[in-house]
Amino acid sequence: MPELEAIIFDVDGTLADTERDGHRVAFNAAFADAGLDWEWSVPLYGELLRVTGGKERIRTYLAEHRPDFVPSEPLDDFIRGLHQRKTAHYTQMMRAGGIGLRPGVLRLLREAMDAGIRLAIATTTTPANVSALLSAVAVPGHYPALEHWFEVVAAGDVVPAKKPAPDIFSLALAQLELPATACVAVEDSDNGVRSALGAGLDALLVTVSSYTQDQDLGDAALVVDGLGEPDAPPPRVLGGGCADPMAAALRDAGCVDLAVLRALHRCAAAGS
Ligand code: XBP
Ligand code: MG
Repeated sequence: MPELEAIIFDVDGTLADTERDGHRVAFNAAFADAGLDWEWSVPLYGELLRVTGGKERIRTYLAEHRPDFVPSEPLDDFIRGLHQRKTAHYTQMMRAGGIGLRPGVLRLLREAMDAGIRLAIATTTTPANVSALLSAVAVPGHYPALEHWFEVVAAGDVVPAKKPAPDIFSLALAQLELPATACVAVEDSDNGVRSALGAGLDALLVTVSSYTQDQDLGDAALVVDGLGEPDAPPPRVLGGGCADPMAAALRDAGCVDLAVLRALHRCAAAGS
C-alpha cells in the first residue's frame, strides 16, 4: 500500500465556511452595483449551491427565477461582467480577514508541512478567491505565507467540467504526479464527494459545513462535523465507510490530526 504523500483540500466550506457570509454577500453586492433588485437569501443560495461555479450559478438563477430578464448585452458577457464584480467584492472581503479558516485547519496544515506531507487544493472557486482567503491568514514567523504551503492550486475554469465532475481533483493529482492511492482528500459537500471519488480518491474525509450538514455524504470514507482541536470536544462522527474503525483513533486523538488521516488512508486502502 502506498504511503500517504499528499493531502488535497477543497476550499469553500472546507478550509473556511465561506458560502453563506462570503460568496452569497458578494453576489448580492454585485447585483446591487448593477442596479438589479436580485437578492439571494440564505435559503435561496442554499438551493443554488447545487450548481458549482459562480457564473454557472447566475445562469441557473436566470433560467429558474428570472426567465423574462433580458440583459443589455450578450448573455455570456453580462454574466462574466457580473461575476467579475462579485469576485472583486469577495476578494476585498477576504483580504480584510472577513472569514477565517475553520477550526483545526491551520493546525493540520502545519502538522502536514512539518511532516513533509505535500499540500494541494482542488476547488471550483476562482483562483483570485483562493489567494485572497489564504493571504489574510497569519502564520507562525518562520513559515512562508500560507498560499505558498500549497504546491498545487487547481482552481476554477482550468478544467472543462466543474465538480461533481472529477476533473479538478484529477488535475491536482496530475500536477502532483501522484496516484490517488497516495493521497487523502478533504471535502465538505455532495458535489465534492462525487468529484473526489470520481478521481479515485477513496481516502476521503468530509467535514460538513453550514450548508451541507443535511446532505447524504456517506459514500466518503469518514464524515465528521469538523477537524476539531485538542482542547475542544472531539469531532462528531456522522458516517462513512471507515466510521467504525476510525472512531477509536478519533477519540484517542481528540481531533483530526495527521495520525488520524494516516489511519483513514490505511482504512480506505484496505477497503478498496
Ligand atoms: C465552491 C463553489 C464556488 C463558490 C463561488 O467551490 O462552487 O463556485 O461557491 O466561487 P469549492 P466562484 O467548494 O469547490 O471550493 O464564484 O468563484 O465560482
Ligand atoms: Mg466545498
